[in-house]
Amino acid sequence: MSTTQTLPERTRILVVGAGFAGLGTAIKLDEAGRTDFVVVDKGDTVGGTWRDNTYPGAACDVPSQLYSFSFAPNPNWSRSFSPQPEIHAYLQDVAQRAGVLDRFFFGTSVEDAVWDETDQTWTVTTTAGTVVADVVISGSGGLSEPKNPEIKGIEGFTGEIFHTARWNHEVDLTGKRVAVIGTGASAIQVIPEIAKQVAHLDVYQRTAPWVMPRHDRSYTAIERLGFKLVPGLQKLYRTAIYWGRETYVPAFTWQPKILAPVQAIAEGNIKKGISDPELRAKVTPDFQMGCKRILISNTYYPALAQDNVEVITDGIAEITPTGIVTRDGVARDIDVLIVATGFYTTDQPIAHHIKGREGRTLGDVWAEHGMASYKGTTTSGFPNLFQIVGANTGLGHSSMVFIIESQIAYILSALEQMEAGGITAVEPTLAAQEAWTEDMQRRMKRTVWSTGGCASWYLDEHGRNTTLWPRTTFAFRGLLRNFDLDKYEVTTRTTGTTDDK
Ligand code: N01
Repeated sequence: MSTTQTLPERTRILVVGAGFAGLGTAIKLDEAGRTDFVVVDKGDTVGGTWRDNTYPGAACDVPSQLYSFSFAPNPNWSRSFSPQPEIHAYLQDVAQRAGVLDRFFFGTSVEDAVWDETDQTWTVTTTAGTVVADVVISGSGGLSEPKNPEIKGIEGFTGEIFHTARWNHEVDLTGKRVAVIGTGASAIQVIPEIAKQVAHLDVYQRTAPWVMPRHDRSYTAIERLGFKLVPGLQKLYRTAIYWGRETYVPAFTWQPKILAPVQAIAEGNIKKGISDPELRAKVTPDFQMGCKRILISNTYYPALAQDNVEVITDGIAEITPTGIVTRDGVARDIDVLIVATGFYTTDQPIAHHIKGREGRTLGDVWAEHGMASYKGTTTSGFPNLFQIVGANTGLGHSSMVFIIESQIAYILSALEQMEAGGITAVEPTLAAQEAWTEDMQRRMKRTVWSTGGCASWYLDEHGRNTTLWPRTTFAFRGLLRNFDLDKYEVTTRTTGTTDDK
């Protein structure tokens, strides 16, 4: 970790973010023999979302074996679904072993980035100074900027208030009256943990989620020894889980009816965890399973059934200095308010600070047409900007690490081709980007995310799903195997002119 070095004023490649995406990119650049890159991150260690989300109960709902780099298997996973501290420790260990940390500048937030057409470079302003880079690779994450709810009176609440993704560990919840707003993936992990500790917990549910049983277990000593000693064993586990997960894709994308028996299992999960018919009815979703992310937990429903927990579905009218008033006029006082209200997804604040050709920001472009890209990685009007986990790359069924590694390979292929051809700038042609986006939206039409009868963070304000990948992950990998220069406008060093390849 760079503690004494100052951020260079000039670099060939600037990588933003030190989560799975930024760290993976740094390792692959290093393996390619490159020393012409730096990584900046606002935090103080690698880990990204797994550094920032430290709420009680934080864990991965994707199996551990898939939730690691293909080039750095982790024989030390303790469970089939890893808890947050293990994932964070894994990433720190991978970074250490790869020997790349001397290129990382922590405590460095990007404030804006502006494309300079004359110099064919990005000028990036950070909290630690300005860097000029030929290429920017953004790995800042699709779910990294917490979104607080806009509820009347929230600013005037006088108790403790914090977001799950910025947990305040200095607040002791023991014996307190606590409210959680939201019942998404973060909330269902945190609620069972804090319900054990608080005097009383109000859970404000706007939409009930579908929650499946969590088939989690500790790995046995024999399995763990096997992961260390038996070549290929971990790969076998990983491959089996990977292909098992790929079979979910048809159900999400063109046969949502297949999900009916799975929905019956989730209904059974409600019955198992809750005996009160009124509470069961309250927490039973009114939309088709899969429309929102399918959650997994064995402890969520039993926690809601505890005597010290109340599920409130009446809708929040306002927040007062001492509590929450629902639309039926009932006021409930609380000491601590925890907002588990998710993240900026299709309207990320940083997009308004990335200025491409003709001074237009990504935010301006997306406000007009929705989040769009070519292959989830590059954007017309934003030369030499590669976005890992860009538009339509998210997954509801498998591991984002697979997507991230596919994008890293594509970007490295781009760099190779640029350098071999004396190319100073690449950006996708508008035609290529539009064809790609049209294909994404056409495929979205019959998916459960569009037809399942719910509102979700997958959709933008126009109801377009610009966040999820609607095909198999191996299709994604195949499409990004090589950088397809023929779909790009290029500027060459010799001519300085832009050609439509
Ligand atoms: O956020 P969410 P999250 N008033 O947006 C409610 C990943 N993740 O942090 O459904 C009242 O899903 C909102 O209600 P509704 C994963 O991809 C992964 O939980 O919009 N309520 C919802 O209940 C996940 O999908 C893991 O009606 C309001 C909740 O807040 C993504 O992160 C773990 C409200 C927000 O749920 C986001 O999950 C955790 C308001 N004004 C997260 N605004 C893993 O295990 C929002 N809500 C890998």
